[in-house]
Amino acid sequence: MAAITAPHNPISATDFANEIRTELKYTQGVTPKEATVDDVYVAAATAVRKHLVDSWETTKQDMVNGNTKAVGYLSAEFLMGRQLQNALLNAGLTDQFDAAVKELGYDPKDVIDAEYEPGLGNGGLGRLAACFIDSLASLGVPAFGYGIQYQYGIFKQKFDEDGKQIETPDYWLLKENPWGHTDYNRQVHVSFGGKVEGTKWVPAWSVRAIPVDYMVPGYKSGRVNTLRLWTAKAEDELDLLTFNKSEYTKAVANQIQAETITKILYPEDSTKVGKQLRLEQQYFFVAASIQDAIRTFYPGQDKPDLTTFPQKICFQLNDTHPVIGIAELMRVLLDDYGYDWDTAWDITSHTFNYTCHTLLPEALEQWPVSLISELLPRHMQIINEIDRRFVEELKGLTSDEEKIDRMRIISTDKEPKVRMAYLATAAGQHVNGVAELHSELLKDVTLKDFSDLFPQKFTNVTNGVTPRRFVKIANPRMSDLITEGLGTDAWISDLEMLKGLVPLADDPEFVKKFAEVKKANKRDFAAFAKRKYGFDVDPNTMFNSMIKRLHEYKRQALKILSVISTYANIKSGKINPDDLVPRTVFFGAKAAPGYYLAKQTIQLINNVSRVINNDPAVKGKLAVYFPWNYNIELAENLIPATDLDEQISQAGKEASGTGNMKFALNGALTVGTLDGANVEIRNLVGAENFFLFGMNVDEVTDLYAKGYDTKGLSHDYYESDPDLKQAIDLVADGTFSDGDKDTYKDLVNDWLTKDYFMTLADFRSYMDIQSKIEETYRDEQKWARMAVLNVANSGYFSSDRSIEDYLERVWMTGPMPAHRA
Ligand code: 26Y
Repeated sequence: MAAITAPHNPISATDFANEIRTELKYTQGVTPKEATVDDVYVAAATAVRKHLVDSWETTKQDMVNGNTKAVGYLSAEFLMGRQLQNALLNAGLTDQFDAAVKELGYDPKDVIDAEYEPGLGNGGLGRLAACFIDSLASLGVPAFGYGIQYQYGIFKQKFDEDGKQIETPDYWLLKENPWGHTDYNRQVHVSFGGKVEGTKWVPAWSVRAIPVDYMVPGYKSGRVNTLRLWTAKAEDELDLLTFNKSEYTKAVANQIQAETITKILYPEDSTKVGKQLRLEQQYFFVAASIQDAIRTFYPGQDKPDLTTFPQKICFQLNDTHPVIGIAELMRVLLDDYGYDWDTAWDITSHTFNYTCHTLLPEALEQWPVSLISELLPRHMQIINEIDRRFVEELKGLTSDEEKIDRMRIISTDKEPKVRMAYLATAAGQHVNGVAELHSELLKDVTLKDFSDLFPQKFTNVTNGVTPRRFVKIANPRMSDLITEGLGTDAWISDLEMLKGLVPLADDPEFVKKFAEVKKANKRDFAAFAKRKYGFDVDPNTMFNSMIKRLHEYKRQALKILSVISTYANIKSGKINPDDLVPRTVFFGAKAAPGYYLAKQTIQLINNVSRVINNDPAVKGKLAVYFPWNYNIELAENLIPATDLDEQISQAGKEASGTGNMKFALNGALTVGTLDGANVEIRNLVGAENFFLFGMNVDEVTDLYAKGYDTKGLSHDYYESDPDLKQAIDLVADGTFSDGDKDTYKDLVNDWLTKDYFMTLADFRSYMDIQSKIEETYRDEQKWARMAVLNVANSGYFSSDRSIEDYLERVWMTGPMPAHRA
């Protein structure tokens, strides 16, 4: 066997402290005395990076010189989270860092905290990309992450005194970023606009794409992959002629236009935002990445043999956002390298695979033909030809004209559009959904016509999360206990080993220790919440969390209505507060800035929190907290402290969910519907260890067929359930808006007339499961045992397993041979 870099770095803490001192001196230019905690953070980060450089170099060389096909993960979002702890773990320097920083007179926690979290993603899809590149590196698979270095990430969220969401810009580069290396010497050019003369593209303008490279260290693999994020710069920074005429603003116009491309992340998810700039972003990063892959794998070759390209690299399309890359690779092969159509198509269609992350039809991107024609005229020509040939192919497979029409890549309506999901499905080798149920629904509903004719393309890869960040680093106490229980820490890279904890669920000693870990985590979180938000959280209550983007389909409304109902029943005397399990409910959620009902829901939650937390009648029994600006850091702190996790989306709407996996792996129990990966979690942890409620997909479908949302059937549920009626009436009558009856009127009106996601229809079932939850929670030992079984049986949800599935079902490649040290 070849050598694998040891997890523990042999360097001593004193030596590491000296390395930090060296960086303080030579990189930061400060003495240890002058240094601030920010300086120490940058110095430590720079020092760790240096420990990874050799592996980075060999990984790059082995990737180019070896014969293992690489993976290019194309994603408009990488929601990485803070880097320092992860880099330390994978460099085997965690202990040395703690000791070294103390030696320098700092608290390691403060140094970790000095890092500003980059928010280059919206939610699940972006975080999944980050987990996947971690697993790719940890498994030793040669891979690039390709994306965009946005100057502004997802907005920072605050609440005003009315409880409304306020968005402020997230200029994350305000502080020094020691992780990204801007490589001006490896820039490429990306063109836009203009016209086509015959088939020759004469673009109107172009920009420089400059790579910013991040190391992606594997855990115990000895490999360090690359995340390459592109930033846009003008070809000519300044127009001197204009500048000399004193027209300063005009002189930098080019610069502004170019830099706008990578200025900001679109803060929408799952809704249609048809913006030209977004298409520019998408084309910009895939065009740069394709050029980059060619020059990487055919270094110094003017006339490379690109028929071997699919053996060098395959591109994974993370949702429809990078799908324009299909037309771009065709263009490059046809126009830049002179291949004929069939050869170009053969190469292209063996290079791409597509992952779909949604079931909401409105979230499948469609670009107006007029827009593509203007921005990328040659690509539109190519897409037209792909569409024409695809129709010909379909004619050979079916005589159903309507079906052919439905399947066309370019829609035939008045304002024709390019359906990016169809382009990806037609051109790619494989299409996958992100959980079993989701993949089934893709085949049966969303992409049914395609799966009928091309069944071999469709597969499932259930999502996963990295156990390094979300267990080992986020939950050190539980990790130590697991290691103690299993007698090894090998589970960190082989998460199915958690199964070994199953027998320990019947060991009262172990279960007790497990419960103590949770309690300690809750105390930690209470301290964190005090420090960061000024909240007075009672760690002796049940911690009940709902953290995810704010969306109607995820149904934060259902949760808050249930809280209101409990509150109202305590106030009216229907519930004796002493019969209740004391509970603290946590929400974390950002709403897309233009998503009106989501923003109303945020305002409502904040005001319910204000009213309840200030009412002595429920003190110690019920509290609601809504820490603002939900991000990875908050997730890492709250998840290990949570007892009960909410996964209550309407069945058939959440493609997978990944928060659900993080919670189960940290010993929280789930209350949830049969949706997304909940289904698989429940199957694995056992139905008796999961709180199921609500309608399933078939029942939802039936209720739509009865006209639930079109005939106002929700009103019947409101009328027939006094608890529900009371809760909604309290929202309507101004109890949570200082008496103002207008504040939530649109929200209330939506519930009573439409309620598309069937919150009201599932309310009773949701309330009923609460009594079972409370009864279970009262038996501490029983709850803790169930929690242990959740952890023990959730090893499947490691993103290492997801990547192994992709290797086998989609990419047809594997790890590189380990390098010799
Ligand atoms: C282009 C723009 C409108 C857009 C931006 C972001 C569209 C979608 C998104 C993000 C979607 C997303 O995060 N989807 C989530 O992906 C997770 C990972 O697969 C799933 O677990 C989750 O169910 C799904 O909602």
